[in-house]
Amino acid sequence: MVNITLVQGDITQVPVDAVVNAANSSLLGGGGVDGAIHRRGGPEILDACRALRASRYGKGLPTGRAVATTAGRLPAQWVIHTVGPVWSREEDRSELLASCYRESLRVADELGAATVAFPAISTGVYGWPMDDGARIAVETVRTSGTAVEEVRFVLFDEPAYRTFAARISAS
Ligand code: AR6
Repeated sequence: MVNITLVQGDITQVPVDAVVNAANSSLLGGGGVDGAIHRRGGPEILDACRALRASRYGKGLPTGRAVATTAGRLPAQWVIHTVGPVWSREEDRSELLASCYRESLRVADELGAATVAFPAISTGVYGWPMDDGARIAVETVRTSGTAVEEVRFVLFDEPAYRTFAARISAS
């Protein structure tokens, strides 16, 4: 069974096989985790994303899906880009958020990655409440059936870390 670990910090500094990026459909960068990954990883990642836009993902990467590129200068081998849903009060988009974790792990399995770092997808710019985002993240990873050995959630601040820790010990 997959071993789930937690760390507080910056996901661009974590030495793992694959780092998951909370991207947007354009795959061409943004703020938050996405901005940090492109900044630290260097232009190779953006080049690879542009190539994906010019080939398989002409219209962009759909919400809930995942695709891998090089990790450039990050201390990882791959970046797995996934597009979280924007949080909505009117519409339940939980299944799309779960799909981000599931699809990212499916891509990680294809790559043969043993260690994968995830941020709390959609809980920043996209406005998903942290507690619910943590619940979906932990439940989905636990039930994924992935061959990945370790999933490390990298939480940016202490409240996020505590929320994930509470979720893990509650279930
Ligand atoms: N390491 C770990 N976690 C981080 C880092 C970091 N370096 N930076 C932020 N976080 P966000 P989203 C946390 O906004 O909500 C971008 O512009 C942050 O505190 O990165 O999925 C994309 O291009 C929050 O808890 O992603 C998209 O347009 C979590 O990571 C859009 O934002 C996710 O925050 C995606 O929004």
